[in-house]
Amino acid sequence: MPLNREKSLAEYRRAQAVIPGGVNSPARAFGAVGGEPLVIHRGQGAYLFDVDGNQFIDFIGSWGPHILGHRHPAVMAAIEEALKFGTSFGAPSPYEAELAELVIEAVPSIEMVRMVNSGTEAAMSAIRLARGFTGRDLIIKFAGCYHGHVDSLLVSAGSGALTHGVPNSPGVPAGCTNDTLVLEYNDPAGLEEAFRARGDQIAAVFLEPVCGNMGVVVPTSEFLRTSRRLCDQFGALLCFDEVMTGFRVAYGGAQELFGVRPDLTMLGKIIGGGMPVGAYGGRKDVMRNVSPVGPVYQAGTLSGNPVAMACGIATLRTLKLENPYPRLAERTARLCASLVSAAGKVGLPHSCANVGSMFTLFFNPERVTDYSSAKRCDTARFAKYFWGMLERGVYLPCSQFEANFVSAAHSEQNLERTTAAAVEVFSELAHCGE
Ligand code: KE4
Repeated sequence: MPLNREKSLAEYRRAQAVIPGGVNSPARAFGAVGGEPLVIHRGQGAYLFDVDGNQFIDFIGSWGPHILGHRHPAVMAAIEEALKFGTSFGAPSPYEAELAELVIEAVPSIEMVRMVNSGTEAAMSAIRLARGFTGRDLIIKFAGCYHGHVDSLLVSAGSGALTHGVPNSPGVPAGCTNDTLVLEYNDPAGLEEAFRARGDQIAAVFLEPVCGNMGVVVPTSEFLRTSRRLCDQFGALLCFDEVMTGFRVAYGGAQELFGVRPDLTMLGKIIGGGMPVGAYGGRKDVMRNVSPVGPVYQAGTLSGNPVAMACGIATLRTLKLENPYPRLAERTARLCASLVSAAGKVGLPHSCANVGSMFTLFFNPERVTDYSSAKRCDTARFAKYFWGMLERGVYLPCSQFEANFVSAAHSEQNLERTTAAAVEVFSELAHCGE
């Protein structure tokens, strides 16, 4: 039955009058599913509650940070303790080295790390560092991978993959994307061709080692290993964007899971535990080029903010102590299997991908392996699925091209209720031919 959204709608209208689209990030605007977004009052464990008091099982988890669920006691206590001493000093604080040490201990390839305030900042800084370190300008990214709203990465493939990228947002000058090549994800041959043609100009290859921004797309081992081999062969840097996968698919991220070590890693989301934190780190000989030690400039007023650091420290310490990863992976796989079985029973074309506690149910019968196959999903059917689940108290990411996240706070009952809701929605979709 339709949700009571009276207060949500009023609050959203109010926001629309003063904030573009009523949101501080377009991903929240329900653009891909239609209708107005819910205005959320609070989160607790596996749940979100909107301003009308509706309760939802939450599979967004703030787009990844809440692997422990909302308001984990240890995380809340750490924030409250840090607040006793102030919010920001504009000077080094002990919290910063403590979080850096936890990150370095966890992520195999990171020997030194710099904290920033978002994944976007991590990506833009890593690009500048890779170009500064190699003295080269060309960077490679892959269609469907998202690394934040960095000018040089808001780009579509040029006329040919080997020609310069074309901006895909107004306000991005061609000069910002001329040195960006956009290739196909999971296409080692295409990458080989690009290096053969322009290898001595390539500063870095950027990729999501499990893509979460086409929906979940799993890399082939050949793709990852070819990326590593070619970067070594031609003196380019391999940069893993683990903003989403870091501390998500394993405590050491996708690079621990797949055994491929990048030269630089970008982090975000979970390392802030819900507070604004991003980071980039990697080989010491590369990181030593970052100001003030080296010439590559990067700075930030609130980078390494003590309260945000305390939140991230508590989050990582809890993950290290509790090691929820095997249970998260098992539960996520079981949930996916039940969704696949339910969709299959009513003949809905679908496929599903899951790695650790991130998953996507695609309304596309083929396996989604790259941007071309992702674009063949039935997004209209996804929108109906989204709303059907929302009306049954299950809050999914509002786009087919996003990852769902299972948290340590999701109970067996939550997953059973999610499956029961999906069975009803799939039956409706199948029987009204939508
Ligand atoms: P932020 O600047 O949003 O902290 O991080 C950008 C970013 C970088 N790299 C990856 C792999 C990412 O997934 C992201 C951001 N993820 C999106 C959702 N897929 C955040 C949601 C939003 O933009 O509001």
